[in-house]
Amino acid sequence: MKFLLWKPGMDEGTINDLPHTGLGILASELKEYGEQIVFIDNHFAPVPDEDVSDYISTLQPDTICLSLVSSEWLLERTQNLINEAHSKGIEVWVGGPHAYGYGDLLVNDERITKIVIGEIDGQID
Ligand code: B12
Repeated sequence: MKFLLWKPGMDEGTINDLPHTGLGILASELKEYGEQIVFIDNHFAPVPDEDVSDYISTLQPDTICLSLVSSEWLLERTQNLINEAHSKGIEVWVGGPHAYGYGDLLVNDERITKIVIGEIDGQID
């Protein structure tokens, strides 16, 4: 299966040298199972909404994994990507702080396939 891991990023002023830690861990866990991974980390370099519009058509993922702070959930590019994935039957998994804080709301969102609350380490099975 091909997994697209995407961290949208929302604050252009945030600087760090590391990839997004949560999705980095998710990537290493999925690799253990031989899954194919594309990790687009816009955490420290958010891109305009229109740049995201070809992620699905170009990369053709089976599943999209999002790690979101709540302000990233509200971004137009995040909602557009989820809408497009849903319309094409692509699974959407959401984790990170927004899932942790607002899982009770996300559970009513038919576009979301899995809401992961807590650590993914050792939990893929
Ligand atoms: C380190 C950190 C940062 C670092 C990130 C560095 C990096 N390279 O990763 C920096 C300083 C850059 C940062 C920035 C910001 N942060 Co910050 N940050 C944290 C902090 C302290 C720890 C996060 C972390 O790395 N945890 C360790 C990793 C391994 O855990 P994790 O991310 O939760 O991921 C695990 C699971 O959640 C799960 N998982 C996560 N995502 C997914 C996705 C899927 C699909 C699956 C299956 C599983 C999964 O698996 C992972 C591995 O087990 C948290 C507070 C906290 N205690 O969590 C705040 C926190 C996440 N940050 C927060 C905020 C608001 C921000 C900023 C928006 C602040 C700002 N205005 O700049 C920015 C956003 C950055 C951006 N450019 O858009 C809030 C989010 C609140 C909310 N409701 O959304 C938090 C919760 C702090 C708080 N209490 O307010 N942050």
